[in-house]
Amino acid sequence: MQHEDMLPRSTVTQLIDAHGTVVEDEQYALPSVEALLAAYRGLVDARRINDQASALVRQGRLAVYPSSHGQEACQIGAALALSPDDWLFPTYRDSVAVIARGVAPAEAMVLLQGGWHSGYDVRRHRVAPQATPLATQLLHAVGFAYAAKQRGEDTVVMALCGDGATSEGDFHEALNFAAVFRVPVVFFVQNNGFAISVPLSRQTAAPSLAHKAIGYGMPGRRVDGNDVAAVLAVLGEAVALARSGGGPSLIEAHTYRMQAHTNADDDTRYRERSEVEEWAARDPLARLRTHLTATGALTDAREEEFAAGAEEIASAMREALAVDAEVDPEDLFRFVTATRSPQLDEQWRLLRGEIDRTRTEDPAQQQIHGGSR
Ligand SMILES: Cc1ncc(C[n+]2csc(CCOP(=O)(O)OP(=O)(O)O)c2C)c(N)n1
Repeated sequence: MQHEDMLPRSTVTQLIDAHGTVVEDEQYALPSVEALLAAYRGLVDARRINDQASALVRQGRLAVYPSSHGQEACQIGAALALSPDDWLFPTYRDSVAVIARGVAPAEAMVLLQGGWHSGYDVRRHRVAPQATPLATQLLHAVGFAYAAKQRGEDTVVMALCGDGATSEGDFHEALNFAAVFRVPVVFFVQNNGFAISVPLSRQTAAPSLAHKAIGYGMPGRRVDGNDVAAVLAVLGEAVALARSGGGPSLIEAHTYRMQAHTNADDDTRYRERSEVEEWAARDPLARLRTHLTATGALTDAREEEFAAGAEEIASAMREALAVDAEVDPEDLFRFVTATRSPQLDEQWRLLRGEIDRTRTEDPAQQQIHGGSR
């Protein structure tokens, strides 16, 4: 690829605008009606999952939920752009993408419930555990994809991260290695404007995050992250490039985190409501619904069918999470190293003593501290 082709275009790629109108593009074609209907169904499920999970936090059933409300087109686009044999390396905010890859919602929520490090079978679903330490999953993704390439497999790996994560050293190392060794990875950055309270302007002085790509020697692309049609087209191109041996790409989606970072954050302290409202008018679901309704592809009957499917998912989530997670505090010390060190033994002894003391003083704590897995 010529170096000038690695640079992102001056405009952000969009195929369906905020009003649901199709935008002609010389490079990217609008996905088929079937693909758009499947994506719309995914968006409906995604919104319902986000709302249900946020409600479960308020009810004390989940410890925390980093919502992707507003980012659903990125979540569904990422999942649908991959083939079944490909791999996804997600973050804490990507539960919806994980579920869209086939993981049961209740299993995807185990981490956020505080039950276990990851509740799903990573190999069966080809989805790595959701990473909380920023950008670490990018290195894992590159190493994994490099191994697949060495074995002669045609697996593509999609590595997700946020705008804040691009300031981590791990981001640099992952992109550099991936480009040097032409590793089949698609780096998909969901630029939602904030890293908790830190705005993008304090994260980078680059013209855009996608412009960083040329510094590593890979193509950089910018896409409207609230337009699932464009996300599918741009990610589809990057996945095809990686699969054909063309190496990695860096895709930056322009989107917005509509809710607070998590339930532990108060976003009114660092952003104006008017900004949130501006982004509400660019909603990913509304524009696709308008487009598909206008073309006649989305009928009332279909809409009802999709809504009923999303309700079923939400009710399965409620049912599964109505049961307390059985936690064994000793798990904190298991699997850290193959053989437990005397220091860890000592720490466990101290914790056990603390737990026993609490249990004697407050019998209500017995249930929490007495469980075993
Ligand atoms: C290595 C590391 N440093 C700091 C944190 C604390 N932290 C958690 S989320 C977050 C903001 C990340 O923002 P961004 O990458 O834009 O993703 P978003 O949460 O917006 O999806 C920070 C600083 C962390 N998890 N890992």
